[in-house]
Amino acid sequence: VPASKLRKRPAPDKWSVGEILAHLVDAEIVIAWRIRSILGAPGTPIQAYDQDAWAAVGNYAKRDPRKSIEQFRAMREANLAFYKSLRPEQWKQSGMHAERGEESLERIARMIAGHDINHILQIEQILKPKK
Ligand code: NI
Repeated sequence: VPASKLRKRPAPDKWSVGEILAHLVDAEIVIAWRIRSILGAPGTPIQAYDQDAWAAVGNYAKRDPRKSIEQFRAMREANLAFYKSLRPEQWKQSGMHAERGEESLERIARMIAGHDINHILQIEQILKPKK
C-alpha cells in the first residue's frame, strides 16, 4: 500500500490509517502503564485520556505508518510476554477507572482485544477498493 494512501483521511473528521496506527502505539503504552500500576498497587485510580488531544500533540498525521507498526509490534510482544508471566490471581486485580469504574486485568485484556478488532476493521474499510 503506498504511503500516500496510508496518510489520506477517509473523511475530514476521520483518522487515516497512519493516524490509527499511531493511536494503537500510544494505546499500548497507556495499557502497559495501567496494568503495571494496578499490579503494583491494586485498586489504584486509572486516569482517562483525551485521544484526540494525544493525536494532535503526538502529530499522528505526520508519523511514518511503517515505523508505527514496528513500534506497536515490539511493544505488544513485550507486553504479551509480561502478561504470560502473571499468576492467575493477578488477573483478578483491578484499578478504578475515572469514567468506567472498577476494571480488572481480565476485563482490560478483553477491552484491548476489542479495541484491536475495531481498529483493524476500520483500517480494512479504509483500504478496501472503492466500487
Ligand atoms: Ni481507539
